[in-house]
Amino acid sequence: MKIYIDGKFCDEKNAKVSVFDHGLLYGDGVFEGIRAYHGRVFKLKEHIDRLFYSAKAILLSIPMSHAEIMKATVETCRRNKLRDGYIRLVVTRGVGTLGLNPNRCKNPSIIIIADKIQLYPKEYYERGLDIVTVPTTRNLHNAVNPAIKSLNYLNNILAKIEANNAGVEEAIMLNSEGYVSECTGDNLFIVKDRQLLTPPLSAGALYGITRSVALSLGREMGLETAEPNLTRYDLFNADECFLTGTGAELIPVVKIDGRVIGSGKPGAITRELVERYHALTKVSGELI
Ligand code: PXG
Repeated sequence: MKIYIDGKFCDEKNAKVSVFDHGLLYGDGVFEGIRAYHGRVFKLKEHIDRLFYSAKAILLSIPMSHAEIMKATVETCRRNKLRDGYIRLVVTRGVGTLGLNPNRCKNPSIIIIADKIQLYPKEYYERGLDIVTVPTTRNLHNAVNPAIKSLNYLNNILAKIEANNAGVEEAIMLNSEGYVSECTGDNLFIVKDRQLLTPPLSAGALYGITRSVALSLGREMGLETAEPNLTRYDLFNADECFLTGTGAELIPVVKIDGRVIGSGKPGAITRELVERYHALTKVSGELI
């Protein structure tokens, strides 16, 4: 595999960063997770937009333009003959000194990895997930804003461990007010009386790209869509529930905190959204 690091392609075994990189020392940096389908990079522009927004929020100036990063991403896929897979784009604050002041980091590093994707096992897509809410709450807006896709994902990792300890694959995180925010690497949706509902971004959800696609597909299907604050009660009494994310795509949820959701099987609207999502990935995206 060829990895892109700061303008050069290097072999996997030589793809290394310094132990003084503040991305490693402090989680000081931002990232994106992108998918390629059928020789096309899905929603590439939207991912690069979000990368720049995350970088702006942490005052990290990316030493490449939007267009250059798009080109480098497509080129990394080409060099690796990747037609279907996962692209990890990472921008770190760069090499500095011990001490957290980023003013010693002169050159941010840009890393692009194009690899195969590890999906949830197929049976989860067919049967649906059983998930739980966990004690670790979503980050506060006035701390590290949860809209930033930063290299510091410890909060989400803690929530994921709590889910694993409960014997399930994913965790629902609430915000500090007790409203549903999202999962550790996915946004959450419910269907209630043909309305497609997802928590507002102000509840601490990531500005998910798959979330936006699901909302627009829902509108195409004639569903009403809204982004109200949701509580666990709303989830328990939903007709259907599913998660969205670049990695997971759209995955049904059939049980939450021991409560069966709807019929206990992936719902009809969820299944139609999944089909429409797959159809879209076939025909749209930046050609590799
Ligand atoms: N919430 C969080 C906290 C995320 O990190 C999403 C929602 C879904 O957003 P998108 O834009 O992908 O629809 C994410 C995205 C991984 C991985 O390696 C994580 C994500 C995406 C791809 C891979 O676990 N998170």
